[in-house]
Amino acid sequence: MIKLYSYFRSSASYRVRIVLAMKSLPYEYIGIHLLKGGGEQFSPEYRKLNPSALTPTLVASDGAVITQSLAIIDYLEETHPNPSVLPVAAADRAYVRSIALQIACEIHPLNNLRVLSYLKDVVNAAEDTKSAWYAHWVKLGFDAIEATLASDPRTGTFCFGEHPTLADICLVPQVFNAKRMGIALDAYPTIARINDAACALEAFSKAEPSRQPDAF
Ligand SMILES: N[C@@H](CCC(=O)N[C@@H](CS)C(=O)NCC(=O)O)C(=O)O
Repeated sequence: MIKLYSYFRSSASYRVRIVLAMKSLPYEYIGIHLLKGGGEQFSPEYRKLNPSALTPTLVASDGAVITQSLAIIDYLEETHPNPSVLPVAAADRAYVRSIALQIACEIHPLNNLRVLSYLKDVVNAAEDTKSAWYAHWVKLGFDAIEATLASDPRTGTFCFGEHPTLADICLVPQVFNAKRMGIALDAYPTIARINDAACALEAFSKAEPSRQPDAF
């Protein structure tokens, strides 16, 4: 049985949970609390699996340990290709990946817990400076994604056409996170519409933070 080391609010873990649900793959959920006791991600046992001390980590049924959400999703896609999280044509696959990477590389790493903790503990940034930092990187990223989605003919019910793809799988957790941090989506009507459509799907709903075993 697949094991997923996850934190309910971790947006990178949320991506993987969506894919596991889309592909109907059963798995054991192991909660890694990112705050309790200074953070369970730093425990020696967890670091043996994931030396970066980040969630998620997936242990495949054959024991293979895989870190990094997008590498895990690639692995799940290659081992369980149906339903696919990518379109068929190479150019379309690249387009979907480019939206996913705008979130996973340009927004998420700058707003990760350890970056925000560094701002607070080392840079001595005040709470409102930290919030402004968070909002700044979300705004830059969402402005670009909204402009793309609002004008590209490939946009449909979802980021690409009528089926959810890797782009939606990255977008929904980032929107969840942004809303939790008090960012309004008024300037992002296309993102908000696609987010609502994706969240209405069973696989996205099952993966939602409040439905995880470690949610409080
Ligand atoms: N690029 C990594 C990011 C993983 C990541 O940053 N995970 C966050 C939660 S979303 C984490 O574990 N943060 C713990 C920390 O910052 O100490 C991935 O996609 O898996």
